Amino acid sequence: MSTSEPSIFSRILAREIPADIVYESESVFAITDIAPQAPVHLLVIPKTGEYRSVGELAKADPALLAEMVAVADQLAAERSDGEYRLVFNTGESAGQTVFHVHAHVLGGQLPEGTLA
Ligand code: DGP
Repeated sequence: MSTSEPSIFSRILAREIPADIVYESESVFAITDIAPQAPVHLLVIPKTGEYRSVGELAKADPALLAEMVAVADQLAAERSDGEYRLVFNTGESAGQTVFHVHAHVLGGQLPEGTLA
C-alpha cells in the first residue's frame, strides 16, 4: 500500500498532466511513453496506484495483472504487428523510476541484442 503522493501516472489519469491516453477501461489505462525506446512504446498501467511492483500486484490481484497483459496484447496487435516485448522494471537498480506498477509494451523493430 502506498501512502505517498499520487504518482505521475495517477496525475496523468486525473488529467492534471497531459499525455496521450490510448486506452482506458474501468481498471486499466495505457499511454504512449514520453521517451520511446521502440517504434511502438506504450505503458499499460492499473488505475489504482497502490501497487509499486509487478510482484506486489501478482500476489494481491492476479486478475488485474492478467488484464494488463491482455490489454498489452490487444494494443500490440492494433498498433504494431502483434509481436512485442513486455517489460516490468522492478526496483531502482533495474531502472524503475515510477513506483506505480506499469508494463512497458515495446513493439516494431527492436534494437538487436538488447533487453530494453
Ligand atoms: P520505469 O523506468 O520502468 O519506471 O518507466 C517509467 C516510464 O514512464 C519511462 O519510460 C518514462 C515514462 N514517463 C515518465 N514520466 C512520464 C510522463 O509524464 N508522460 C509519459 N507519457 N511518460 C512518462
